[in-house]
Amino acid sequence: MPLMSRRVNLMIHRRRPVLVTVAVLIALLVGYAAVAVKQASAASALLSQGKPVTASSVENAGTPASAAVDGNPGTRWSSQFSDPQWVQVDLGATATVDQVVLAWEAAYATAFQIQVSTNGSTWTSVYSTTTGAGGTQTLTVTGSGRYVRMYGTTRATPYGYSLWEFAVRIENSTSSPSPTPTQDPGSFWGDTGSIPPAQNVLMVKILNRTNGHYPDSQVYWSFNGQVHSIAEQPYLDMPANSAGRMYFYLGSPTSPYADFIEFTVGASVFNGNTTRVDAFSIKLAMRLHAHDGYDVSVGEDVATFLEDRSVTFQKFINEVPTEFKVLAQAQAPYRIPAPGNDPSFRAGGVNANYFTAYASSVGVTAATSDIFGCAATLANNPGMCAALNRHVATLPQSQWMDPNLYYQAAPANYYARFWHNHAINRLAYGFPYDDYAGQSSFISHGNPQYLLVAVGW
Ligand SMILES: [Ca+2]
Repeated sequence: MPLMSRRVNLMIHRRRPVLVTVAVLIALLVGYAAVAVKQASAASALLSQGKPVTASSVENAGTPASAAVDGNPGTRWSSQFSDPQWVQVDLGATATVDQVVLAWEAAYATAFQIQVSTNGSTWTSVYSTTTGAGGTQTLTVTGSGRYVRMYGTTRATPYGYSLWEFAVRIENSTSSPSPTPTQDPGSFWGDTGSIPPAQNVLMVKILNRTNGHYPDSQVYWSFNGQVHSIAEQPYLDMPANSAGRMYFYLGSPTSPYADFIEFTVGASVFNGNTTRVDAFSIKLAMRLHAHDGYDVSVGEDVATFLEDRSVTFQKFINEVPTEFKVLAQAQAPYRIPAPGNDPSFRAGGVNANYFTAYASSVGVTAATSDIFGCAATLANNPGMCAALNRHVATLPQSQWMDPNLYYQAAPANYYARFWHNHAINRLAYGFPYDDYAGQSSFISHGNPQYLLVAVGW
């Protein structure tokens, strides 16, 4: 889930020109409860969740390797009943690993190692024990690798090895998985050499990329009670804060053109994302630069920024099936709401049963709006909620991680597909569990230097 879409900040919401319905509030609260474990440790970055995972064996189809990294404390990986056995996660790029958390089921390991590898074949042990006692083990390690595995050599029971969760984290890193570095051929991000150094954690700079629609004096940002136009103050020296949002407004601070990013900032780490979970209102992109050279951008792509707002709305209408076209019409020109927020997909609406038969075919009973919103029974099931939204739910679970298979047929969340298709590196938060399989616009890095936020039209 995105950092904050599940949390309700009433002070900020009162100022938003957007009505938050009781149903949405309930959905947010339910979602918040479901991810409290992740939120509690947001100051560190969780590298492993939803990443490709393999194991030496599984006990049965109900205990796949992916269950060890799905973020769901109610699902687990379990091996066959022999030694040795292993489960390994592919972080996608070489990372400095600080912490490994093992949430053992009753079938735990008494002797095991945590190993890292840059190639998946040559392993270096960063932790070793022969007296493991099960439960939840939080291990501080020092190592670097793209692959991290638990290599079990002695079982505590006659059964196999079983983990509810296998989490690989980084605290204050000098390197972490590096998505495609920022490409800036057209100087979209402007001059970065003049950004002043931060006294706090990192310097945030707001960029007016409205193509002349609004002067700097009418592009506003707000954070923690401060409201300024770019003309007044283009910078914010960001302090550490948990569960923050920065809002942006075009025209005036009470404008219906209003949108936000969300983040958690630790003493020396930035975690944050753009989000389309609730709606689209203003084109947004952000670029995080760290002292070690890490430089990654997320959000709407440059082509989307360069086109007129009316073009983007028309593209949406052209690129989605009939049921979804209303989203770019009902609240135009201000917003394109997520489908779960539109009356047509809610109880009593003409498309209230859009997902019903498909969900039933995989044993899920949930309202269509709860599938779009990963709420109710899906609040604790990130993998299934993502699979339904992406239309891969009827495929073997091993294929749920393959983005090439997503959105190939209806029913699916075509609203989310649109934002992926027009996002930098095709990464977006189109629904709450879009972070499953690493598809979201979440970025995280230690020792951050600056964050650029482009506000568009
Ligand atoms: Ca699990």
